[in-house]
Amino acid sequence: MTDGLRVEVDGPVATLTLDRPEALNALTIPMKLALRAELERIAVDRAVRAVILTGAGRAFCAGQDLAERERPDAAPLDEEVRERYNPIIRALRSMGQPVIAAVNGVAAGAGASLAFACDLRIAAADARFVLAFGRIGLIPDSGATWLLPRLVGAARAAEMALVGDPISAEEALRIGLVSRVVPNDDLQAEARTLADRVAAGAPLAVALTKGALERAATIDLDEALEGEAKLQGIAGASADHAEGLAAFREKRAPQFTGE
Ligand code: T3D
Repeated sequence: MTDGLRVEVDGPVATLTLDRPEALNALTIPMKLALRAELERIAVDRAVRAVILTGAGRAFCAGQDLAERERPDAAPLDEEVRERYNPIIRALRSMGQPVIAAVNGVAAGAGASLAFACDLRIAAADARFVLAFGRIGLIPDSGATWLLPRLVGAARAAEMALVGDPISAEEALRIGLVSRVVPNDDLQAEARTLADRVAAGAPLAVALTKGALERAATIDLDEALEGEAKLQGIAGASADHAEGLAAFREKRAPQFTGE
């Protein structure tokens, strides 16, 4: 446990828990630095094949710690966003391992953005998403204006960003913001089961798939088709592809190594 971030690695799964429950895991500078450092460390750790991001207590994350913002030495907002939030979002999007947001309560402001930047989102029944930025005279940041329309479409993203009503877990499921809603008490176990299933995949193919999905948002069909061909050439030359074929032939589970 360091600086409001708990890190647990169990087998191929790393769980990062935002851990300031008394302030609904609102993000302080030490937490942001720790989260970025852990994500960058995990990105080059071949033993970790899936990551869970969650919150301690009754919230996922209430966004920026507003008390910290009122300190006289607080950095200008553009600097704070550029230097401390954006690197976290880039790390989440660029690391090869899929990241699962286990949204265990309210996800507000940059806390919601963190969830949007994950590859998969599952929600506890009492989770809610709040783009709280507007209430304090700010704009959605940490990737929210780019990520949210791609997740739920322009119309719903505009309503969430401009009206700001909380989105319940059920509504989030209906609009495709999360892929599952589970009973509160089952969330962590469900996240772990999902992470184990992701971790059982061939790591290289999983990382290439994540990258292809990321790039698909900004390229045309021809570029996507050519990109898939190139990536399939890489995946097809891997030892894991040979292992997958052998496992199919021998009617056994594959043992992927990432080679
Ligand atoms: O650096 C920058 O500013 C740039 C980046 C900006 C990105 C952002 O994230 S801006 C948006 C910041 N977040 C917010 O504006 C959300 C503020 N919080 C809320 O609106 C509500 O707390 C919630 C809707 C999230 C939850 O409401 P509720 O009723 O369930 O809980 P609560 O009673 O409001 O909060 C419980 C405690 O957590 C309370 O402390 P207390 O009174 O028991 O000592 C509250 O002050 C604290 N808390 C909640 N959110 C924050 C916070 N403390 C500091 N910062 C917070 N963001």
